[in-house]
Amino acid sequence: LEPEVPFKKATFGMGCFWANDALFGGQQGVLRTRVGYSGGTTPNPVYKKMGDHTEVIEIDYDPTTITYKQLLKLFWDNHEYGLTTIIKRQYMSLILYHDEEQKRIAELDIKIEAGKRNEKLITEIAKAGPFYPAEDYHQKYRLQKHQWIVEELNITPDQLQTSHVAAKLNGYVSGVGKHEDMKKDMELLGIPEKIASFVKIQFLENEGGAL
Ligand code: MHO
Repeated sequence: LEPEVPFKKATFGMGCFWANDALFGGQQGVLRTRVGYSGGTTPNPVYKKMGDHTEVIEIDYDPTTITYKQLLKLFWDNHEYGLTTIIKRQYMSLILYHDEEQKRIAELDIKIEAGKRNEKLITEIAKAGPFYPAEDYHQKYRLQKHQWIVEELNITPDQLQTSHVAAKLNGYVSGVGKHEDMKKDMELLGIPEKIASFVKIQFLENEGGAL
């Protein structure tokens, strides 16, 4: 059930990574997600000591289903602390590009976005360097609120960072994505009935709410 299709990576900082994990996980074309620390120079960052790193989400996406430009739209529209006020590096607005094409698209898109908003944006655009995965308890944080699901599906700590199913469920329990897609995925991914009906209720409860 883990899709083995060619994928690209995208990395963004846009506030506390718990929310972004759910936001991107629920999107069609997003294959897997993981949260961690990146963008800085401090060796071996951890949550309590991340130094000059930023909380980021690392996304594996299928570019034939969702484009980098579409990911950027979600990026601009979902900042916890906005795009104009400078805040601590932990939560800064950050695009870490993985290739020249992403760089070009991001550098163009920030101009378009700044024009639309008629404001100067604080977002930094830089080349992706080492990514340090965050501690297990930060991965799929919304899903881990329902430990019984993690247990019944035998999702291991590693799989919290690598599993397509975990990414989807983490998004859907948070009410992210389209209701139709959620229902289809429950079937497609073979989610047991008890879990699927629970996820559907959570989806409806949280749909449109804050992440
Ligand atoms: N305000 C959040 C931040 C967590 S996030 C991983 C809290 O409850 O600690 O930065």
